[in-house]
Amino acid sequence: MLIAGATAAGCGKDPGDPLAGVRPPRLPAPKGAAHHFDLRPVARGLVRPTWVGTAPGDSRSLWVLEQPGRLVRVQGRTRRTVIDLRSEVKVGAEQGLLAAAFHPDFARNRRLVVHFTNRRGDTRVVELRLPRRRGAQPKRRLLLGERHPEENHNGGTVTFGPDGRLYLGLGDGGGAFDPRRKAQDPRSRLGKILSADVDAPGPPRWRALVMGLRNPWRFSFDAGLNEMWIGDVGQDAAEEIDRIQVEPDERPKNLGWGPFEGTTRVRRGGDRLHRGELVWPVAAYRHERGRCSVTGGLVYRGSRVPALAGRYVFGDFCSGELWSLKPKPGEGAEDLRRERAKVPQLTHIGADERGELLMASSSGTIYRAYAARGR
Ligand SMILES: [Ca+2]
Repeated sequence: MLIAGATAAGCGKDPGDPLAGVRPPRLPAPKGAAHHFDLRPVARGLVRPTWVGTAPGDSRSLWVLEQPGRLVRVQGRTRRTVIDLRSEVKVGAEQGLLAAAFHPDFARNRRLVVHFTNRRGDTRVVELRLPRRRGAQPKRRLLLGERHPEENHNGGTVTFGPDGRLYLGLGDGGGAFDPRRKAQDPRSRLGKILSADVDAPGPPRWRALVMGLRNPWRFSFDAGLNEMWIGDVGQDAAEEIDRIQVEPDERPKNLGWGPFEGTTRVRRGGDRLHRGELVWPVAAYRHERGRCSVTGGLVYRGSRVPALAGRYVFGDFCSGELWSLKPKPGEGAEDLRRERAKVPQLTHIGADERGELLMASSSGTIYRAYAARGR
């Protein structure tokens, strides 16, 4: 559900609030639980994994990020540390080595990008070119360095889009209720999803695709529809899922934080929405039954779990619950269902080279999804 013209005045309860008349849509309520898939552990004993994926040209391995700073290649029972950044990474609840992205041409150029918190607590996005010779150091290039005021809301995902650009999610800088008002500040990189062409010569030129974010820990592309799905972690009221058309040449779309958390108006003095199409979440849930922090997932385009075809899968870090929903044609979502499977301390939902689901738990385990038995 999209609302153009974010500053529409109206007849809300507070006549002094210019956003009082902005009417959010009704979001889908969860239907009965579903049993679309089961999970099986495929690797255990990793150190606080934050991310799992497969590298182009390497279908035999899983590549796992450990929050303290290592990239580990897992092949059966064999583990190999490919990159060790532990001496320069600061680890905290939300700090550490947070996400990685393989260059689409990784099989030839050996380039990948990592996003981490450095020892000063600031954001670093670095490109590494893996050496052919074992033991040699990777070549590195700084793609983005951003001062980060607090320990929380560092964002996370870094990934290449279907257009070959690199995309990065940054949180609002931390603290409660975006005290520095960064998410609505177009001059700040905080509270944004940014993109840059990292194949162009010279330093990357970052620009915002989305603004008004609190902490986009995970987002992903549904490449065929040129859409992005975002899990924006909430404050007290709502964990939300957002769905946007990727239109990098348009003005950044505005997801509403801090004036809105989910569809709830957050009352603060003097805040306003910057211009840009206001996009409401397509789904949201509250902090009840141990739920605390959304882990955005992806639209399933694999084949192993036919019942999930075309559904968006996401979960909650604290409760470990997983949900799936069906994108409505064009915009919005329906058929929101809690899944039977759970992943405690869910940090990441990714896919292998065939689009099959991989999930990471900070407890140390990596899972794969399989079609539910008995269906
Ligand atoms: Ca929002």
